Amino acid sequence: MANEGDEKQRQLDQYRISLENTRLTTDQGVRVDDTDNSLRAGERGPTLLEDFHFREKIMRFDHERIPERVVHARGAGAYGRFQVYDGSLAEHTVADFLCDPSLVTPVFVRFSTVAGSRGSADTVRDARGFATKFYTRQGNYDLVGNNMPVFFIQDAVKFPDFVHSVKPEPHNEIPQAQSAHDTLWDFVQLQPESLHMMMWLMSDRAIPRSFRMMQGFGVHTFRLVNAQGRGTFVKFHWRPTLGTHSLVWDEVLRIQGNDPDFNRRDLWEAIERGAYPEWELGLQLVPEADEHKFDFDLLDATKLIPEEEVPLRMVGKLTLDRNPENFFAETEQVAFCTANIVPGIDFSNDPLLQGRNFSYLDTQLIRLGGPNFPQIPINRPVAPVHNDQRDGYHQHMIHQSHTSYSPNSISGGCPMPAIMSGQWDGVFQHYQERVDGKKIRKRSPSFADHYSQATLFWNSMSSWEKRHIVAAFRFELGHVERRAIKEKVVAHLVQIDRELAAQVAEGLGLRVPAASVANHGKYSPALSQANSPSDSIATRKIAILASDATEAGQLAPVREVLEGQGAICEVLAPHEGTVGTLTADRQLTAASSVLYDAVLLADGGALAASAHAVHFVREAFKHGKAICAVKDGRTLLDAAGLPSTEGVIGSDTAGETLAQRFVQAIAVHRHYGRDIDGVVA
Ligand code: HDD
Repeated sequence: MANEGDEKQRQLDQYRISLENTRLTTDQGVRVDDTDNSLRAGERGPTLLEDFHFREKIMRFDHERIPERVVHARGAGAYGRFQVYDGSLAEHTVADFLCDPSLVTPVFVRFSTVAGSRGSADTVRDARGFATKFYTRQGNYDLVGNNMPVFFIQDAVKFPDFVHSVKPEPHNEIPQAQSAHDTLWDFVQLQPESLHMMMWLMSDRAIPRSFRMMQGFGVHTFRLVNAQGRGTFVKFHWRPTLGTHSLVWDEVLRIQGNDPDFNRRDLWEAIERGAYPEWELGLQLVPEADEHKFDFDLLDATKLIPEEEVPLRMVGKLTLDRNPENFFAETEQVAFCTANIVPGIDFSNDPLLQGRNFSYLDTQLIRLGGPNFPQIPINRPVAPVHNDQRDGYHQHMIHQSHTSYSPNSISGGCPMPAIMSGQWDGVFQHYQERVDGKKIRKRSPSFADHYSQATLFWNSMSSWEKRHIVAAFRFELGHVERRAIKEKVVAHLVQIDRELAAQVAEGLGLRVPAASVANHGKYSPALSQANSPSDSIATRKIAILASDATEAGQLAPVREVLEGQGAICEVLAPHEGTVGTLTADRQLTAASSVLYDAVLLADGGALAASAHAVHFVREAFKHGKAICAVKDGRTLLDAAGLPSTEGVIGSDTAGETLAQRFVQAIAVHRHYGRDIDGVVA
């Protein structure tokens, strides 16, 4: 099996430095005597300028930071591989990583939030970046997508406006990593093209349980191009094999304090454990002849193609199987660009995509300090690189050629373009699209409908998803100070759906204006997370609440079933070390229920008197989590005063063991029908 992954690995290995058994040196390789005391004139005297080790060490420290990304500053990355399934796509594309099932293409994926700075919390309401660099034999291909299939704006020229509006406000730099503030909603009310994406942003998609449990989308319509030069429009989708699952809002707010690294830690730990995250690549293919068959424009990035109209064809699998060794060198220095495409893939005229093609290259120049950033190990292609581009900051290559121009005779015309060599195999050739038009600053009327797909999204939601969307609008607009902005947003919502607008308006104490558009009633089941697979408990984290009174024997049958199905159990007890016949992983008071997916109560009474334990269980209940009590654990359940309802398991039933019932309750993910203290999960 051809494995380009080995090639990328070998390439990266050349740059890895182990410090094991080494001696301290300066950057010039001179061995250092002492790095704790600067050179001074006498023990109590001034420091001497000639202390080159001191100056170098401080100079390097002073220059450690590079500018963070303007957007998507906070992220986490991992290496992996992509392999296309049997059933070649050669009919549609010459991209060999999409055609040859024997090829294992190495990848690096970086997930991110959009609005926050590098140090912000992971679990904020935001879109998530899902950027994949494929190191293909034909060059690097970057699919720079998000976990939502549409975008806020239609034209890249609006990107600075949108980003400025969502970022902290300019006068006081508040709030960090939040969309709940005046400037964003002011932008939204004036740019109704953002409404469809705002529906996604107010939905649970914006608070994923895990990067491993979220979908990814290329967003734009791209083009596949085959050997005959025929184009086919394509939308790219990533589908997680673990299903698409989210946190609940109240939980999100608490995780931010308990573990601001929640999502990146989850990714890291899963890979370390060998539970490799996987996504299937799905394509929606549209023949060029069908370009105008839809009631929206394929070039409009605020629209999706409903899967019921163009089904997804699952074509391959992405697996992430290795963590980076150095965050800065790999995850921070990786540079994506939508213009990094390979033969067989091409752009469409989507004005958002066209603008991105400029922005990504441009931003790396300032972020990574010059034009040689493609030579940084994480960015290097496995495909050979030969050209006459030269010099610039941090040039790593020592080009031996006597020429750096083309054509030349001195170097035999090399490196030679295909037009001169006549060797066209594997050469990138732009899709020959006929273009004809006047130079105008104008959008096509086919981009004008900003409500229909927002309505489609709303209509496709289950009742609990709708509840969460309404609550999100109320929360966000509740943080907006200017009443006129709230009123304008509600006036837009009424065009999406009257009931949605009415429920949001009620929370804000506003009147609902009359709608000029009636709900079209169409829906797309594929858009609802309620229809996502919920049949596995693999990698779910289960808190086992135990004490010295807990008997391991009582617990074992349930724990074995959970761990046998890939769940991760952690024992929480009043103290670390040995508790009864168990080993505690963590002190209960140092843990929080929001960091777990389910709770197993295994204590015979001592914990029932602990306010922390009772709060732990009640909070897990409030967040819709499965709770199971083995034998005496029931006392804690009773102390928490929880009703006997879905997902709360205290005994076997006819035909089903406690463990089986608990597994099913965890696999459901969350029991959204519960209501505690008046707050529905
Ligand atoms: Fe962007 C980063 C995704 C529109 C300009 N973008 C960035 C990243 C992702 C996206 C995932 C982080 C990549 C990484 O991990 O390093 N961006 C999107 C999607 C968009 C989109 C899915 C719409 C469909 N972006 C967009 C527009 C522009 C930019 C319209 C500018 C005109 N994006 C950038 C950027 C960033 C970036 C400023 C910041 C850091 C970087 O590129 O490398 O150039």
